[in-house]
Amino acid sequence: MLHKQYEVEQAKVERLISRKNQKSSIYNGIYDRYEYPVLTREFVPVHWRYDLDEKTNPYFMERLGVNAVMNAGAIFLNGKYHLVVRVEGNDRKSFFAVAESETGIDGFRFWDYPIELPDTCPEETNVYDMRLTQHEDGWIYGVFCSESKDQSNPDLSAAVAAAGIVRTKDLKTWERLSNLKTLRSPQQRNVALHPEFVDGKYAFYTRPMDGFIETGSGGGIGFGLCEDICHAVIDEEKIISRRIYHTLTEAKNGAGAPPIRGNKCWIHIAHGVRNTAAGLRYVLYAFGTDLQDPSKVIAEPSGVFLVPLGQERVGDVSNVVFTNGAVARENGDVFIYYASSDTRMHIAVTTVDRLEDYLFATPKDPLRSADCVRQRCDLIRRNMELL
Ligand code: BGC
Ligand code: BMA
Repeated sequence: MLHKQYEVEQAKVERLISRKNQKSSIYNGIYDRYEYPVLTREFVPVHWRYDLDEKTNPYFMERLGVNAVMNAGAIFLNGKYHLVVRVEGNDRKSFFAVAESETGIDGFRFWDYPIELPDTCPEETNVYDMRLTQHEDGWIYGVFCSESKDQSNPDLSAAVAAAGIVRTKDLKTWERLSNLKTLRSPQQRNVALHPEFVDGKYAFYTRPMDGFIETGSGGGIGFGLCEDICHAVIDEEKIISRRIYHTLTEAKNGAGAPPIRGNKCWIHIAHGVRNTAAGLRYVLYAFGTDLQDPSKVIAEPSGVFLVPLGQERVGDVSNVVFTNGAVARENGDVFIYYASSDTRMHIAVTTVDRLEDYLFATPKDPLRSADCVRQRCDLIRRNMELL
């Protein structure tokens, strides 16, 4: 018998799904934030978390709770917005699930079942943060972090991160390919596949790192080519977006969603990390690369693009915003999906034109206080003439 509490709990989920989202009053001209998160753990269907049978679950207890929904890949497919969400169970393991919406800003509903990827790596303990690429070869690729225990290190938290690769045509049937091999970097996280061939090859954005947490000598976001996507091997990783002392990328940085083809450049929205007394702080920044040579940065605006604000600042891993999914529509609209504090998903909406104006007209970071204040005084002086 279906427990009577089911209807009560499922009605709460339905209320959230039918809640209309609206632009928030926060203004910066670069994008519009929205009032409500587009997905939280409260959107997860009740039958994914509870045993609904009154006999086996007389108290209607949550049996397999969900702790967080975050770091989603995004794609516009068959007239709908789809997120491939990182769902983290109460057991700390993550898996992927598709949530679909007509508007892209609200109404996200999970499909009946989460994704069961082909289980090809027995040592793999956790998977997370999938980047989706609609590639010109006709496949949709998903590149995600595949994490295993580092068996060579007795430290219980020592782990190895690699880039797993899957492909699909419909987000339903998934084929798993070999994990990415980078000949010069022992670990990889935050890898994304470029949507077009470059010199007839598949191009990846990588993030070379020495260890699991520390990037060490890894200089930033890399760019590498490979011939065979089924057994992807990259030799040289050219660093395109460098980590820089006393900037938001000092500790680490990493690609976000695969870049968006603009009119003047490839638009990248990435994350940067610095260390603070309160732990690592993750923010988003943006840069542009050459349409002909995507390994060449041609626009580098100064500073942060998006930071955690208000309630976004608080969660499982506080002071974090992270993005690995965006949708660019044919009319120029860009929907940027980002997670806050490893807990929930939000959206910021802008256009290709606005993003390119931001990329090319925002001044560069002069990297020293004395020059930064000079840069600001120049702006004030010019404005004074208008005031
Ligand atoms: C977590 C990730 C995190 C990574 C590095 C993993 O075990 O699941 O969320 O980014 O560690 O801290
Ligand atoms: C990682 C990322 C994310 C996460 C972030 C903050 O390095 O790969 O999974 O959002 O740390 O915890």
